[in-house]
Amino acid sequence: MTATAEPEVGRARARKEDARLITGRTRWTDNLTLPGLLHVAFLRSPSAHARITSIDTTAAKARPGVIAVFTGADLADEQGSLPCAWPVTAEQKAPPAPSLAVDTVNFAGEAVAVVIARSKAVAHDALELIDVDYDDLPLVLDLESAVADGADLVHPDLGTNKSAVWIFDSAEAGTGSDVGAAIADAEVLIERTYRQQRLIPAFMEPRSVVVDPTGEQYTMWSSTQIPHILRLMLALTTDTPEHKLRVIAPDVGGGFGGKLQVTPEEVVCLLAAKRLGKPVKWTESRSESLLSAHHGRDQLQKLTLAARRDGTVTGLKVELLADMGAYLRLVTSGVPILGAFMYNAIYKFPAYHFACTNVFTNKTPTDAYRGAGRPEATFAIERLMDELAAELDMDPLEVREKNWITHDEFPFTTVAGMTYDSGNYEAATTRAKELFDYDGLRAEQRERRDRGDTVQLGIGISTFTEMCGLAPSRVLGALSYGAGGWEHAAIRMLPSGKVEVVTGSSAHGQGHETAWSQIVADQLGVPFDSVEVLHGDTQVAAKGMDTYGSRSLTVGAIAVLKAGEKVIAKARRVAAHMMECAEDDLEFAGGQFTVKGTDKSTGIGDIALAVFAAHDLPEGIEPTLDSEATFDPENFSFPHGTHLCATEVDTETGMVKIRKYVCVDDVGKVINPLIVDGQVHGGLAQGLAQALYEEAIHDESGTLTTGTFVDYLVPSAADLPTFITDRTETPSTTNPLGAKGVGEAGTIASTPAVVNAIIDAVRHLGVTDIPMPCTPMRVWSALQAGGAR
Ligand code: MCN
Repeated sequence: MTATAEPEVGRARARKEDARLITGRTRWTDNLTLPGLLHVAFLRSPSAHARITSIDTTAAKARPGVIAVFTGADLADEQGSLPCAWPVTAEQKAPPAPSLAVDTVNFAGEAVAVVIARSKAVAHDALELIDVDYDDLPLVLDLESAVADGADLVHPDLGTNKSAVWIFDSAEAGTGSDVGAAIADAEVLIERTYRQQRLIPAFMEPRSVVVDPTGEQYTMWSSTQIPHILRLMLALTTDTPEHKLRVIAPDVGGGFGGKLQVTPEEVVCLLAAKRLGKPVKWTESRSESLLSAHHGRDQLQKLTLAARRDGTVTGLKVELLADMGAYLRLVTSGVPILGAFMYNAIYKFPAYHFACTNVFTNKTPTDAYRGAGRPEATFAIERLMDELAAELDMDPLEVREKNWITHDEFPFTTVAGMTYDSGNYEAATTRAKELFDYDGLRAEQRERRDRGDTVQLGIGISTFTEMCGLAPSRVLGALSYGAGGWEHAAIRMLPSGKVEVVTGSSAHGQGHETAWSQIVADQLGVPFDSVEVLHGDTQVAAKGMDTYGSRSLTVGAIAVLKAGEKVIAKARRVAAHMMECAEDDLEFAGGQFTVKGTDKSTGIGDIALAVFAAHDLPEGIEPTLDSEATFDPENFSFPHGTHLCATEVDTETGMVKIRKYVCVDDVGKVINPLIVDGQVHGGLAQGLAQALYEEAIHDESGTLTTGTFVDYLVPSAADLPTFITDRTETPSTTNPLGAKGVGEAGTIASTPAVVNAIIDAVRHLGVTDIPMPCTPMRVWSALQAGGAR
């Protein structure tokens, strides 16, 4: 066994999973074929709200090659109701959520029947032979109208479109003072309403499911983020014994929260395989995905910020309407609540009130999308800080500095009741200003304004923090979430000295195999290439809570570290026995146990072999060098950063160009800088897309009019600027690695930076807001409304 020369942690290693991913030498769910495999296609409702008066499947069933056709009525006894794991209040209202609609459809795209055929083409052809009669019902599409008195109802049985009202008040919670008083006493009030448009996760690999019913065991492959949660939820929903169900998430081509779901299609494929005793496969088309996979965001934010004329913020009131869509999916109702703790961001104002009304509409259900609740909150507060600065004629960075928590005040308990572990907003901002040439660009902005250029320069700021590492089980319990937030890991030292790491975090693009290998290589003193990371199969990694909420490193990798500690502790006992010394006399470094003060040593690989041979083990030692550990942190981690964006806005056309984008993130200790940069870049792309390009639009009949990539504008690399990234490193105090999550940082931070920059470019022309996405048409219209010519 040779020790690694330089530490692995901190090295910019190319990801070990990339070669197979980019050369196609892997197995995506849709690549799977099994003997006798049947193909599944779903018939989806064109109507957004209707009673199903009849479904005639006779012709479809008679089509050669069709094996079966099922409607909601056919599966009514088995399909159960799709789970909502987050009843945010005890009174939360949730309608039954069938996988196949039984008597009413509540959004356009809801599945009403399924065809199982010998080929995919036949299955799709047969869909056209199913005759469904719909009796249209009144539509509920607009959030504000949905909560008005006398509104039509999505689910008349509930008697309301309000699913839940969730309130946090700092005076009541004892975390701060009364926001009403802060508003009454304010010298300045900034009142704004912002719309978080509906987005679609639009992962690269569409969803796909294969189910193989062998005997009484069901194996499901699914392009999912959550094999463990899926297995449990499918077992409960379909009454399938949990131990007879195995879920495998092979390589997954992205999820971004969109595959944190128990989908109707997974349930129906399982039921179809059960009924027919044959393997089945379903893979969606892109337009099917845009229509029926859950959407994200879609909130209306009514905001009141109270401040003094010197720029000190004294309180914030947030009133949200959050669009649930037609049903509550897995964590739909909790998404806005995740934002509730982040509206105060990095600032220490004393009074805060948050009230959120979760509302049903006749649209595709919403649920987690990268950042889930926190991008919305960050957008609101960072936009408000710019508006306050403009109102007071102050520099927006100065207003932020006046209000932020300083580095010597950590740990800091916020007005929302969160205790921030660590941070240094001053350092990140100083570095970002340098890289950006803040003063130089401000000077250029003044010159352009003075000259009356047709292309104006704007500077946008976002000094964000986020709550990530979704974990502490006791906190999740206090928020009524249905599960815990721990993570599990196992380490197996093989007799040859190689190492298998089993992790419950099921990666779908994040590079866990590389990062976990780096951590374990350093800890056990083995070469990076000697570590294999196994995940994403409930029979291999039996326990886990999967990947979302930027939790994998700060929870999942810490479980790995804890398992490694147990391996070392056991190896130490064996080493002491082998070298006939006391355990305390041994030091462990670089994979070697050395008797202190001597050159007598044994490598951990030799110990693994000796344990395997089991010829001479200390009393009570089992012949394996394996261990397991579960980690449940005490707190979240709170990464932060300063993002600065310069935009050039053409005042004649409304065209926006990002001239420069600088971000200095602080994600504590970095395991792999290359992965972290990649995560930031991807996150920035999604945040910029919300600011400039993407929006899911429904017409007045509830039809999604952005149902293809021609209309739903996902930016390509060519649409994005070069990102200048850097980091400061303030270790987290909530885990032994000192690391904080990075998976959502770019998305959370960047949207307000871009929009602030656009407004900053044209504020002097009478523009104070532009709804997202800030398309040329919207920017131009705002300029016209502002009085520009
Ligand atoms: N990392 C690191 N040093 C740090 C922090 C993280 O080296 N200080 C590395 C980790 O080792 C891991 C990666 O960065 O390899 C992301 O870690 P983490 O922040 O813990 O986030 P998760 O692994 O839990 O990933 C979830 C997060 C979320 S919530 C979304 S949404 C998202 C994202 O990750 N979706 C993604 N990144 C994605 N990347 C891809 N390619 N595809 C998606 O669907």
